[in-house]
Amino acid sequence: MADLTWWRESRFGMFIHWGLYALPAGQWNGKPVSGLGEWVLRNGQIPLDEYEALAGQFNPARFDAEAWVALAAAAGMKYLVITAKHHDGFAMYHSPCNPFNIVDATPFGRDPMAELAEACRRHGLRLCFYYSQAQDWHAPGGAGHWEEAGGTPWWSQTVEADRFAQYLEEKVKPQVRELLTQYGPIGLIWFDTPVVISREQSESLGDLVHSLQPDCLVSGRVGHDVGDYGSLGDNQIPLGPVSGDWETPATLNDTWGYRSDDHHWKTTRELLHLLVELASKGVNYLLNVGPTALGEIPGPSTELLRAVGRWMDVNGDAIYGTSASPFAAEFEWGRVTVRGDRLYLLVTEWQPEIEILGLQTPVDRAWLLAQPEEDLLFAETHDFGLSRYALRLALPEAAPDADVSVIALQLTGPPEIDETLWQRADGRIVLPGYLAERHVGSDIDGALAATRTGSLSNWRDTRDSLSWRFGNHVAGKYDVRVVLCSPWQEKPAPTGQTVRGEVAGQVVSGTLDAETPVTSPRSQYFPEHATSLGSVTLEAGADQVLRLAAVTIPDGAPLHLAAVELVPVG
Ligand code: FHN
Repeated sequence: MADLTWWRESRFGMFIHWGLYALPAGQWNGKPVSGLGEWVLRNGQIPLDEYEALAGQFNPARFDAEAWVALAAAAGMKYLVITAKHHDGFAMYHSPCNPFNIVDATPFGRDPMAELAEACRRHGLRLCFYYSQAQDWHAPGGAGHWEEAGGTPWWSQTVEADRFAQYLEEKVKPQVRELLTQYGPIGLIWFDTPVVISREQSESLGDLVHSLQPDCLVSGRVGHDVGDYGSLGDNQIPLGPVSGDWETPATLNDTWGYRSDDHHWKTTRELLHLLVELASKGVNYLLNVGPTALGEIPGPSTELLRAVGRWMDVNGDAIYGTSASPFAAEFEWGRVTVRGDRLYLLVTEWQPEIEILGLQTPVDRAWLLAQPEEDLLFAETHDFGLSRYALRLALPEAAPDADVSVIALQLTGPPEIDETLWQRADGRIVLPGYLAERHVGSDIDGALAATRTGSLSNWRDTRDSLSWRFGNHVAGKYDVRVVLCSPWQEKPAPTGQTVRGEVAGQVVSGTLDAETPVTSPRSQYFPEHATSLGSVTLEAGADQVLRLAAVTIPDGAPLHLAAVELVPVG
């Protein structure tokens, strides 16, 4: 078993999508090609010989390995994953086994990976390679080979098994061997889009990597879950803490490879919120840059990464080597990470006082990472009637950081948490799908199992139902809302199901729709929508129960549930 210690401690890495596709930069024949920059060959239906001819023009004279690695280091990133070969089949390193590579086919003639390996050594970053093992639109036998596939979309296309096996033996394995023997120690190989690969083939690639460099990790996208760690969807944020080792690859704008017309840059604030959101779920953040054909990382990417780095210089302790929040639920003021006896409160919504419910371990000391000399005042209370532990922290008027300020809490021991789902200080009661008790009446295998990202997906049988226990300290009227989350990028979850909620002897019901979007860092790429079922009136209590049943589930429209929320009315 490969040792994941460095990877777990790193938490933050740089992804680099760089290849011939940086030349057309999302255009062909003067017209924008829809989709991702690195997909221009397929999406633009470019004849292979015309795409190959791009190599003759590729001369990234401004490429400076030192500048790229110094930027990653300044951003606080600890590893760097660069496309050694993407789906277009072009090797961005010197590949003696295949002439379609940057040294043999371009006027540039240098090997950027050799230069990056040197620079990574100087800066103490781990160099890692992205390698598209199954899709290769250029090599015969590769999945999606442009001419063989005849323009069919990649997901529907098949490759003859023996042609694919031959491609694996003749191109993939020799190239993986080159990558692991030409550049010194490599942190990991980031395989991607396994599509047609068999389990045996995925395993044999993993074995090859480990036989050449036993400490080199293999990404989950090698296929069939045989990697050393898991990869979530592109830009995907789980709803709750994930168990095991996971990473989310993510974009700074909306594309990976350089696209001259993609100016949809996230803000520093959004990036920091994504970083803390992922760290609080126990997920590594692999953040992408797409350098130009001249070899430069675009200016907006550089500025954003430098800003993230300034934050990391002060607050990195709350990210590196930490684990997911030990609390069952999320707090309205921000997110939590933990390392040993120390909790980090990453405050995104600054306020005069914040409340942490459920922490049973006493606090020794509290301070802001930005002002380590000064102690923060706090009070710990335990309401025996409601059995509710509350820690209140008084905060200075001004936030030390406009985006995310970090409070460290030194505890007297490892955090012990009461897992009751308590009403939050903002009054909302959030009942996440992954914390529901499941009542399975159907005979569907794995019915209502929480997905790795925390949603309760594919609820398709009305014999199944859910319930949650929760506590509320404020009596009053609450709107009951069901939040659906989409398992797909940029497409809402199916709607039209009728559900029935029951709490404190009151029943609410309604048909779910996609009319009210929920906006959060999480829902930018995987949309979420809330539907109100009506309101209920609750007394205060520590042992409330909400039950959720599905009355009708139309064919083809299973429920993908994020949470049920009770929101104070008035
Ligand atoms: O198809 C690729 C895409 O071009 C890009 O490399 C991303 C990065 O995670 N991976 C695939 C899609 O998931």
